[in-house]
Amino acid sequence: MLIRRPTDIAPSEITPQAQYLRRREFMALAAATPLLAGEALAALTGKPSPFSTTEALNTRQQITSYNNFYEFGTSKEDPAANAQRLKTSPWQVAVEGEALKPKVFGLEEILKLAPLEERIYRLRCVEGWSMVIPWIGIPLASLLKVVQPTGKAKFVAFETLLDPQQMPGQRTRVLDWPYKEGLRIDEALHPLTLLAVGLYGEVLPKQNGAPIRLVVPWKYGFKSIKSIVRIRLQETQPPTSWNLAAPNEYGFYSNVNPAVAHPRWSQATERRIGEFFKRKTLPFNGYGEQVAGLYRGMDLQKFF
Ligand SMILES: Nc1nc2c(c(=O)[nH]1)N[C@H]1C(S)=C(S)[C@@H](COP(=O)(O)O)O[C@H]1N2
Ligand SMILES: [Mo]
Repeated sequence: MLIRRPTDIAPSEITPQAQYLRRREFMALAAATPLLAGEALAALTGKPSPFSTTEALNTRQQITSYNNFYEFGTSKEDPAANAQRLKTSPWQVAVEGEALKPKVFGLEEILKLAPLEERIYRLRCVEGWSMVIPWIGIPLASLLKVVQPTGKAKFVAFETLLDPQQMPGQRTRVLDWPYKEGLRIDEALHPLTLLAVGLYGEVLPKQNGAPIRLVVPWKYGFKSIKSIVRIRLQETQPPTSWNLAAPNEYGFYSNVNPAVAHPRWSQATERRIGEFFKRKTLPFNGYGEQVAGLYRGMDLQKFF
């Protein structure tokens, strides 16, 4: 792969100046090794991923000002206003449970596990809106493989940081804290499943789940847990925050499915942020070709 140094590339070649300056912040984080810095740059200069959609991107402004991150408040503007106090460095992620080599990773170690890729994914929120977001990250599988899951590792549980000092929303009982999510092991190891550390070529903004968050593009947005500190491999299906809060509304699987309505609203259509007319929601959010096989033979009305 051709690796170009930042100085070889005029800012105008890739992006407006203001964004380029933010990219330098990302490069500083990614510069754990010179190779990694090169790889990161290669991703940022548009190495297209076969997993990326070619649909028009939402703007950086839209992606960073209309968020769900209940640790910082329940309205869409709250995370951008309140998450800036979160201290994201140093940051560790414990990967534990049914693994031969459980390990606590520093963020910099995780960045060295695989070349950073740009993945342009649709995100479909269970509330009925969607966006197209250019994430930067590594496959979750490349982290899980390091700890060598045992034969008993059937599920993966994820937890967000628990710290009511920094996360004022955790002083209320709106959800069961820390925010918890889970995947089946084959979903977690699927190549589409991404651990994101950036978007739009920059370090992940805090309101989007800095410094590291999950992105599972064929599931409703709430499965994509933010600011992760713990990942546990286990034999049993883990409890999840939204399922605990309203089990009849939010199932464990939560695959995007226009044929299964939420008890209080249809899931057949969605509004792309920035657009007026609604779009038809696609099965598995349009990723059916890649992931439908994971659910062959399952009743998706029952396992919603
Ligand atoms: N820790 C945590 N992760 C979370 C949430 C949350 O409240 N807390 N909200 C979820 C929901 S409902 C959605 S739609 C997405 C939104 O991601 P975005 O704000 O980056 O678009 O994050 C998900 N991850
Ligand atoms: Mo959501």
